[in-house]
Amino acid sequence: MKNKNLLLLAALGLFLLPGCDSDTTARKQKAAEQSTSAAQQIYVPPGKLDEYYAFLSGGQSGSVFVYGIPSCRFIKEIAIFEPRAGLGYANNPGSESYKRLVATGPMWGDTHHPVLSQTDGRYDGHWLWINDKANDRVAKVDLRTFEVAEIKLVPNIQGAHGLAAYLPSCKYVFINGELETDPAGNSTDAAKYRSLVAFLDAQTLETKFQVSFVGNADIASSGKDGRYVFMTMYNTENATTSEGMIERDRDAVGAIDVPLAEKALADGKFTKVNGVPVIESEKVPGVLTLIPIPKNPHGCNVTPDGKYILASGKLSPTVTIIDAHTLKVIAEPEVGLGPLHTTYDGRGNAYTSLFVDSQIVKWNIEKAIKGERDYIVDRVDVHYNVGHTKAAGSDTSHPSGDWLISLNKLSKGMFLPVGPGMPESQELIDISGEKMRVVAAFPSLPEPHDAVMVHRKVLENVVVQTYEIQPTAVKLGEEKIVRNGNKVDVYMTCIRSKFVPEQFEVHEGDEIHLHLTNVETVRDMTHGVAFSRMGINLAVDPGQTAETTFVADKLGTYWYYCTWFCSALHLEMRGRLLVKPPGAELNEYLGPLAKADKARNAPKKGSAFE
Ligand code: RUQ
Ligand code: CUA
Ligand code: CA
Repeated sequence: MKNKNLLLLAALGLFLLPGCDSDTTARKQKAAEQSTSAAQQIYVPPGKLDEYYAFLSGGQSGSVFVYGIPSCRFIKEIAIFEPRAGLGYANNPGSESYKRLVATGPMWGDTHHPVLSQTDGRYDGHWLWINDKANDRVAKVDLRTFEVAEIKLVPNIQGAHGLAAYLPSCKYVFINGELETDPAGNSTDAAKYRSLVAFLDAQTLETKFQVSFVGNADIASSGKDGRYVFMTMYNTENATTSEGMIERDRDAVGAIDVPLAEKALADGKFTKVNGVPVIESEKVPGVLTLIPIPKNPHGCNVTPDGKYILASGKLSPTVTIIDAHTLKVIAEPEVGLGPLHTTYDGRGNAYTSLFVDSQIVKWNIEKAIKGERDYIVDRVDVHYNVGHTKAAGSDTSHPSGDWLISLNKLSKGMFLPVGPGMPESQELIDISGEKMRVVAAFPSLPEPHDAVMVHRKVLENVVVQTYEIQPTAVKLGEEKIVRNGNKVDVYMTCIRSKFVPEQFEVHEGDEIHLHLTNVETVRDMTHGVAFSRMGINLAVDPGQTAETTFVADKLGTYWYYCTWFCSALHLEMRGRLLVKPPGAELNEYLGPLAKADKARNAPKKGSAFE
């Protein structure tokens, strides 16, 4: 009996194995073909440009990462809340960027939500806004230079989280205070806790007014017609423990009526808290409408046509569809476990990230509203535990429906192991067809919460090639040293491959104000200047003038040298700061082509270089 069975198994095995083999071969072949075609889709040959810019929030890097799509090539880090010596940003006391940053908080940040400016429902390529959740700041980046143009602290809130532009005008950006506190700031009494949504002038980032209420405000999205802005609220319990925050089965989407808030402001129906007008929702009926939805919701996203607001259930497997005008819940389709964020292709489909299922689910909005059973169109596995997801142009009125980024919280074994801490993982998904197709995965630093993609055409005539010469620029041939007591202004230029002056002298304890202009007119000819052991490093792009202030507090010779490899004479591009004892006689700088310089540098009689 036993033997018989073994024989049978052996026979089955013999019979089955070849079948298995050819099956595996076919599958392997299909997989190989698929990777080849995916590779072709994302292959952008060296020297060719990508189609899209993707701006990923840098999370705890305090920055914004710029990638090219579809190649997934990393192009730039826009340092915002953290200094970057290599970019000459914010690490030099006395520089504008340093002053602006330290005036608003610490020199680090936690960026979450990059937002692009729009005109007529399309990205206009002017501004990118981003929040710092940890220190309650909002910054504005100028897309001509990819540099920070403004940073402001938002008063009265904690946990500056959801950020969006008020549409269609973009006259405000609004930021949600996720972490409840007493707005006046002094009380520890939880019964006084409220949350606030702050409306900031989109240009100056001054807080114009705030709306306060009991509960919290997580993710933000704007209606398209200038009436409501929306937020999800997961802590309507106003609890202070995680258990308390999940007590209710339903929390809410909040809708703020912006024109009504503006009217209340004009009518004086507010109290000033720390100089900011705060409208208490209880005192202005209609200014805040709460729409109950299940349970600890997270993302909310208005559809491109402005008809609906979709809010993700997070602890409920549903997405709630709310009419963005009547504020009525009209459907609550089930989509999968842990829905967090939804994005759109402009063809009536929603793509929802499922954190627990590690999937993106594509579903048809109208079918779900009509209760048709086949509203789920497709599901695709992502790796792993996706948070945000964003399709190109999804928050405009005209999504392009071609690419989608899945921003995954865990990368597990996706990349070479680099110790216990792993990078985050993003995946690029082709959504142009009926079925989604994951075509690439690429790592980045922790953690890109959210992303926006803009077509390169939008920025084509926006991004500048070289800086316009500023009024404060130092002109070639007009370099000079100006002493005023112990303050020394050094007006310096640099051009391949020389700093002018190449030497200057100060007394120990003098305060040096360096004004350095890169007088190159050629694009991409960046120079840098690092002062050895003085803690100074600046980068200066062509046409740019950088400034910094430092104290020469040690006697001796300190070389300053170029930090960007710029020419065959890059290493020779250096000069000396000579710090002499107080009272010592100083040689005055005699101008760029001073005879003394020439004589000193002339080869000595009999030297090997004669
Ligand atoms: S959050 S994973 Cu900061 Cu945008 Cu949703
Ligand atoms: Cu200038 Cu290297
Ligand atoms: Ca809750």
